[in-house]
Amino acid sequence: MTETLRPSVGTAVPRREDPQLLTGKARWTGNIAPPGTVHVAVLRSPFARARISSIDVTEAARCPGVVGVFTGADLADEWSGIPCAWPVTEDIKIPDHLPVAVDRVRFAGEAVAVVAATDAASAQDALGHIDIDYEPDDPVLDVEDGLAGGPLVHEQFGTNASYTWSLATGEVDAAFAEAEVTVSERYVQQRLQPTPLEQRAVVVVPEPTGEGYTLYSSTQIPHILRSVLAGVCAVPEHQLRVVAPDVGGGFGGKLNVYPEECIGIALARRLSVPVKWTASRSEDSQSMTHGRGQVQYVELAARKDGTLLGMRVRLLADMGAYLQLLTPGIPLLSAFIFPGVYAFGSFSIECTGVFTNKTPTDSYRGAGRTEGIYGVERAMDALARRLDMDPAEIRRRNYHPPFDNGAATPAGLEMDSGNYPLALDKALELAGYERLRAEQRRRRESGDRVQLGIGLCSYTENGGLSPSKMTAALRLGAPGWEMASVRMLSTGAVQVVTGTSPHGQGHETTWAQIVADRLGVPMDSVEVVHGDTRSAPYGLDTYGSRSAAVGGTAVYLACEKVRAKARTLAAHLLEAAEQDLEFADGAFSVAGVSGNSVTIQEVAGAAYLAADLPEGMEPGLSEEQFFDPPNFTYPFGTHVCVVEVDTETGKVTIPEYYGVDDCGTVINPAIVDGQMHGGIAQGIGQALYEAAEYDDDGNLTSASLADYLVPGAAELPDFTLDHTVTPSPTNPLGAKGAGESGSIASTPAVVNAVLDALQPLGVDHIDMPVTPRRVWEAITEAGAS
Ligand code: MCN
Repeated sequence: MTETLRPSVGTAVPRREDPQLLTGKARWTGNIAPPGTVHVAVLRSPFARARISSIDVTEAARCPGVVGVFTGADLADEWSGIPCAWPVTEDIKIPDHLPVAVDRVRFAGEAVAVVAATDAASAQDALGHIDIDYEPDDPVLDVEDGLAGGPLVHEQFGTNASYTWSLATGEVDAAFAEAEVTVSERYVQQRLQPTPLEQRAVVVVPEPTGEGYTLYSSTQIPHILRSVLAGVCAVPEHQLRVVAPDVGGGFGGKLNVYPEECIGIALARRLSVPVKWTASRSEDSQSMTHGRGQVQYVELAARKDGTLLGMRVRLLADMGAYLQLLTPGIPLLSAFIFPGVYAFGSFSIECTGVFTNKTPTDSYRGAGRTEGIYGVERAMDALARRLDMDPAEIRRRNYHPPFDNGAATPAGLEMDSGNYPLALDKALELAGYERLRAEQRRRRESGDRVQLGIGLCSYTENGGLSPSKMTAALRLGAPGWEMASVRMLSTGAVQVVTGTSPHGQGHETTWAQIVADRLGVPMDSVEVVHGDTRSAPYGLDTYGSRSAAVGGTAVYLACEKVRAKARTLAAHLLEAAEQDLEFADGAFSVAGVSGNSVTIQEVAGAAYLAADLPEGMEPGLSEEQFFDPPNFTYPFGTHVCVVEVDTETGKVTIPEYYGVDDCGTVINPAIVDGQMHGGIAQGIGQALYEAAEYDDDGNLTSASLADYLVPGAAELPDFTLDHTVTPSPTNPLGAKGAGESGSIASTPAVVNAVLDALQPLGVDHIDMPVTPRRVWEAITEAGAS
């Protein structure tokens, strides 16, 4: 029995999603407005920490077009609190988190009242007529101050620490005692605001029967949302249909359950009409979870030859005012990846989650892993500087040797496969490392005003979130499987129902490629259905670069079941023994017998229409598959960033950027390159431009795109990318994640490059974002000392 499957996987098929997106035919939540829709506006606290002493809505209720005005107290019986799904320790402190505050506000932007009106402008206008008396208090804005005493975000806990979680392997104190050289660094991961092109929006439509609701949301997680909202708002799960129509990006910010989704259900229930809310950009900046927000103390112990002996980390993580779905778990993702791509004997980390009077933090592309890799890769450069070693050399000396089926990390995880020296060699060659160092020397020697810096980052990440046995061990209250069903219709067309929920990643294309390969059908006969809990009832959605490795594998395995059943039926139709059949180009034929064949489409027709199926065979050709992987996948690579730093103005530009990434088997090289481009751009944004900034009163001063600088094409170089291919043994596709690698690799590569350029000037550290002003100040301070 031989099988020749069509090679569609591995080819750069154009994204089939794009024509619709580029020609204005996408279906955005913000464009959904059934007749009779009532529009909701949310009044948000102007104070970061205050008691609400009174709310008077009388005037607002009289405003033109207003249908209803509701305070937190009015709605209190509509819901329970928004849950945190990742209680990382037994004794973690989890505050109540009502969708609309009742008597206290804990961050500027927290919902305090809602208006429903016949149109959005009237709802917005009426907000100004709600009269609230606040008694403001000093806010907690800094994690270190927050732990040092003073005001409390949640008085009842008596502390601002939500939890402390630690991990230790080997004898780390002995490693530091034995070390010939140590480095001790403090890094700040500034908060970032996710900035998808499409702002958040929610529409809730009551069923005409009066039983249940359809909730449209610009979300990454329709399935998780359905389960959580059913609990929070006490709607039977089968009466809640959640639809994620086209979603214009999420970057982790739409991986959550938000007050506005609860408000939508509550008001649709109260008013029995469709209810709609759309965020303004500044509302999104204040109310969508922020990313990053860590202070890291990183120490390395090493020998004089650069061999690492141990690593010690203390991490303070800014949780913001409440724990959202995954908030406390993000630092754990940092903890496990902190040792990076290096093999050494001992490691310890202590993570403390700290409440502040700011927007809650949660996932943001690269969640936790960008922060961890940033810590280790900055520290590796600091060690190289101390030892006067080339940054490429110190990395090479400490890499795990190549492995194709398991290597234990200093943090106690088992990685799947990796070949770090190969990625480094290829990246250095691609970049022309010797050429770059020669040009750097030339500029240093001639005292050029514009200095050249070369920054490296070697990374890995635990993507492919995640095997259920791991999520359970880490106390994450969700499993890690994914599901797919693959149905061949009687005409031979194929419908794939996937539990993943793409919002820019291109699953409609890549899943169709997998099906075209496995079933030998044309790609355009494959429809991919997603993002609607009625037509795709099971799923765990899209985040953590899990979709290809977990969801793609579920599609692959469902196809294998379909082909196996089709083979049995084909043998019956051809009156041949199954083992004598060959499968090539989408047709079964009897080995050695010409002219005796049947296409898989004909087999599908027979599966539905033939009266004489083999004994015991059910009609139809439709199979379902759940896949729970045995491990994470560990994509890896090395990036080389080249910067020019104007030593008089502090301006940083990136003339060249190189990356060699390994995401195992590449399903679609064009999509993977696109994911890398987006991720690298995002990482450069963190390194050089973006920061969620608060004033001393706790107001977010970066709540508009005039103040929050997302880089555009003009700020970015051409990226020169290449790949190595080290298949993952964890799934039959051999695929690892690709969605976050760019944002993990680029941030440290850029900052390392800037510090490399400034090494002759004695600058060892600059906090992110590395703005011209900060560069100029660092140069000035180093010159004065
Ligand atoms: N792929 C592939 N070959 C591989 C791995 C992936 O061809 N070996 C393809 C996949 O089939 C998929 C895409 O690359 O089409 C990304 O796959 P994967 O790495 O599995 O990541 P996910 O689909 O799970 O996407 C999540 C990831 C995350 S966590 C964030 S955040 C993110 C990202 O993807 N947010 C994005 N990419 C984004 N892209 C866009 N446009 N918008 C976002 O909000």
